[in-house]
Amino acid sequence: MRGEAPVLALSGGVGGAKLVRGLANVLAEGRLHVACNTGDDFEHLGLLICPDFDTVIYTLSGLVHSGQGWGRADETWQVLGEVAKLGGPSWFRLGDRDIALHLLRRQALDNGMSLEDVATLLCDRLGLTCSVFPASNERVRTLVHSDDGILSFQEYFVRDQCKPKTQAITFDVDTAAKPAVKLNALLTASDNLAAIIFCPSNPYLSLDPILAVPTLRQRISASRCPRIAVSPIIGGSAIKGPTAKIMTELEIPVNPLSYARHLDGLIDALVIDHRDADYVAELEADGLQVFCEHIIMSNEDDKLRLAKTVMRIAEGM
Ligand code: FO1
Repeated sequence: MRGEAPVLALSGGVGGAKLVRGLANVLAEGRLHVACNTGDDFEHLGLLICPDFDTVIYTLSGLVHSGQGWGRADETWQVLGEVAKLGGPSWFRLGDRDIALHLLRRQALDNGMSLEDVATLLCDRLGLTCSVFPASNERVRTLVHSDDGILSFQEYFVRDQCKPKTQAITFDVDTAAKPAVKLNALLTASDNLAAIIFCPSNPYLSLDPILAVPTLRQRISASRCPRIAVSPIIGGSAIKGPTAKIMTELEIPVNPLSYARHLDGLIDALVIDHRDADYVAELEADGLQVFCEHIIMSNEDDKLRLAKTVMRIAEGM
């Protein structure tokens, strides 16, 4: 039965979206469900920005700016230029095409739709054949405690270019927060999932805010389906973004062992890069099944190959 069972992927932005694209091409229509990090979301210029969700759907639909990994290809910047001329904030680069999607999201939310229903609407409009949704409909926001004070994620990441030194990361979670309806349904029958896949996303900034949604950590921990993570760390540095910098500032060794221990009790198998083969024995001693692969996804073939590997691991467990 597992061969046709749903697959749940937990994803942040750029790195996670690459594996999601591979999975979408490997799995039959309708099998893939992607719960996205909402810790990076924020209100800006009256719009609700959901960077990780948007990165995943732009990547799946082929609309993404492939060089950046986020935002739209063939983007233009007329609106942002006019905002700047009028003295408005232009540090967060919202392009004209991207703004169109944000206007629709604003309208749908103002009409009373939930964030995940808006997500379904956008997936439909982009012709996606898998479901992508926020991990929660309620507010979960990442706060970076730094030597410059407490910053929202985008202030830290985009405005301040990850320069402030991280002291701690916390999450501002709505007291009513719960898993999105789709995520709740998948987890209610989680023993029937073909797999839960932790995409190669920053464990502190992208996976933790998903796991901060009340009950999620306990429910994934209790699930008996295969739970597989792909390391976002290779050879002492992060594949992308500030993971290594943050780990160093938090005095955590930058290696797949730290990553695996951070997800203690949540994963059964870990896919690491060949370059980190030295960690296999210690990871196995922690009770994990470990697979050494080529995990950098530089092109479509890489995404496909890694997705096939992950699904082969799931089927063999
Ligand atoms: N990243 C940047 O480095 N600079 C930007 O101006 C920027 C704008 C932006 C607009 C929409 C969107 O969906 C994403 C955007 N990102 C930008 C990426 C985003 O900040 C990060 O990649 C994620 O939040 C991290 O996963």
